Amino acid sequence: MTLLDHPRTARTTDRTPAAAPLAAGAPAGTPSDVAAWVAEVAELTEPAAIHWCDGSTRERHDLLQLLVAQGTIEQLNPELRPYSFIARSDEGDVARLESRTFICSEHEIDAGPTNNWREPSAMRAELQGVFRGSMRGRTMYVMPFSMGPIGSPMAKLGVQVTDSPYVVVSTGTMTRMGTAAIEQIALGADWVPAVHSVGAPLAAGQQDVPWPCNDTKYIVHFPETREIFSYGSAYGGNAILAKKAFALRIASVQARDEGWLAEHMLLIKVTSPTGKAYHLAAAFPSACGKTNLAMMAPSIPGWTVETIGDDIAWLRIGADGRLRAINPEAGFFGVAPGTSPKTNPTAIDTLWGNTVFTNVAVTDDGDVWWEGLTSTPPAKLTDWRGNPWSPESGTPAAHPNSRFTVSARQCPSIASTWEDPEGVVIDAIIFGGRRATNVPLVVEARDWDHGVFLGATIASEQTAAAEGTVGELRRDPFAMLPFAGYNMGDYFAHWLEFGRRLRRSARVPRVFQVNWFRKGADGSFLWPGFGDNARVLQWMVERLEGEACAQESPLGSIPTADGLNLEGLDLDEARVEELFAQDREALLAEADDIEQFFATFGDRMPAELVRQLELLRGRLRA
Ligand code: GTP
Ligand code: SPV
Ligand code: MN
Repeated sequence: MTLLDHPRTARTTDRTPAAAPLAAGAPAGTPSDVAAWVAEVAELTEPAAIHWCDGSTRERHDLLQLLVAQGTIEQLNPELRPYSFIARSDEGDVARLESRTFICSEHEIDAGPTNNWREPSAMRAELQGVFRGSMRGRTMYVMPFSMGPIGSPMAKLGVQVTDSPYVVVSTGTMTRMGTAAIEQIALGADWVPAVHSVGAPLAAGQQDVPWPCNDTKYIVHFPETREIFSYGSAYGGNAILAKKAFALRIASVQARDEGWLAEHMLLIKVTSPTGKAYHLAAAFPSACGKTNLAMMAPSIPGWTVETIGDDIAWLRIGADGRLRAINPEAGFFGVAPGTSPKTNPTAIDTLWGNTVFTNVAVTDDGDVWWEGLTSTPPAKLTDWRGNPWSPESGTPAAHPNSRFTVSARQCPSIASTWEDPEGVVIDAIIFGGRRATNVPLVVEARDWDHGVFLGATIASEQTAAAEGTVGELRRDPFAMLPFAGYNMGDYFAHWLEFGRRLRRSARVPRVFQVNWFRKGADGSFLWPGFGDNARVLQWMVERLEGEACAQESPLGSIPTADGLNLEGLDLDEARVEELFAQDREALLAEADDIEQFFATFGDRMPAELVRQLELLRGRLRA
């Protein structure tokens, strides 16, 4: 049995406007393949009504009012937080669910050892049962969206249907959603279909709950046919399918096939005191500092950092042979805890209003609060579950994965070029993770292939962004462990091949590895982080400008004794030494761990990276 029995070709060839009768209320000009697909989904899921989203302010306003009426969101005090809302999710629907995320490629080997694979026809049959009647009693919203600026040669189109108005509001912020996107599809753009249901059909007269969802959850991808199905969750990456499911998992497969890169990366423009500007792309695992680096307020005079993106980057070699990147998103779905006027003043300014917060705490006067926002919590709060909270409660007031959803346009540090359809030219790539030990503050790769090795061996202590034990160290290559839509070994090979193509073009970007999270013997962070990370960016820029501020080390080039600008920082020499310490024994033990990790990819593991591991061992033993 097949789920939504429509050949993919129907979506790619037939772009005539649908003849009447259109699927319930499709606007004039809707391409017939979109209309036919929507009709098919409706027949399976049996919604009570269909709403075609135009992406207008009016529509957003009406949906927010509906969500308030349904009790999904509450309006915050408009005097403190204009036109902003708090959503409290179901307690079992608070983060991405990696264990319920599936890659259904024809062959298991093409999903690879890091993904949950299911045989596609068996999964289709299973989903057929799951989605049957799943939208009963609810409205199905149809959301055409563009990832990337409308009309950009690097943009891609999709259409998501959902029975969650909360997901519509979120998608409206995170993507270019509505009429402009469907017009692009009508012009002939290929599009990715995504079906989302919270899995909570309503019987006639049945009272709804504030956050409908289902204990059984699925986030399913068919990479070969570029299809997405998600069921049972309304939270973040599980439900805003344009984001992780499309812009990373499906897009990574498209990127492999078409010769580009879809990455879990922030994008920034860094300007030095001389006025010279550079663009950097940086991959850190979930909740490891992308949003913070993307919006950084440098602590060193004369330097500026402007934001282009905070979570996803699409990179390709432009017509001029340069590596170019766009941010396919239009908003930020950022981690709230830890965000403060000290750590991320730009985010605080961005969140002044027009923001939907999810699972944060609420103050007595109707504003938001989360751990880290102020050094002492208010005496009284309503916690993320909606219960009274005080500092004695002993539980976090905001969920550790509580988030804000806000338009990128509202960010005061947004670069004027952030919507450049051609993308910005990338000068350097950064890999990072959350490592208490072993990984120095900053290291420069010897060359592209060594840089790919650094990306492939990222490990990080797990955060609250997905289910699992927080703090447990795991390999998260390229910060893409949960997001690569195909075999990670092939993905490594794609990165190596991409470098070979870059070498033939104008310039190969430099590659760096950073770690803001190294800890001292007392368990506290050795590095102040946040705005002081600009000191590391300064070193990178100086490297790009060919300055001799680096020395060789087994892991790569590190700053010379006076190579890193530490002016005005109260860091003693011993601490700086600890930040760059390379304990050979511990690093050789880690090399053994990397060898085991690489071995899981069998013959899909590129020989070049195995060679890089041997080179590292050689340098460590020298
Ligand atoms: P996703 O949205 O999940 O992909 O996360 P992200 O990589 O954008 O992470 P984000 O920037 O939101 O940071 C997550 C957490 O790390 C927050 O609690 C931050 O306060 C904290 N953090 C970010 N940068 C630093 C840093 O330089 N030092 C320290 N100590 N913590 C940091
Ligand atoms: C992440 O987990 O990396 C996120 C949040 O950016 S979510 O959109 O939920 O995946
Ligand atoms: Mn992310």
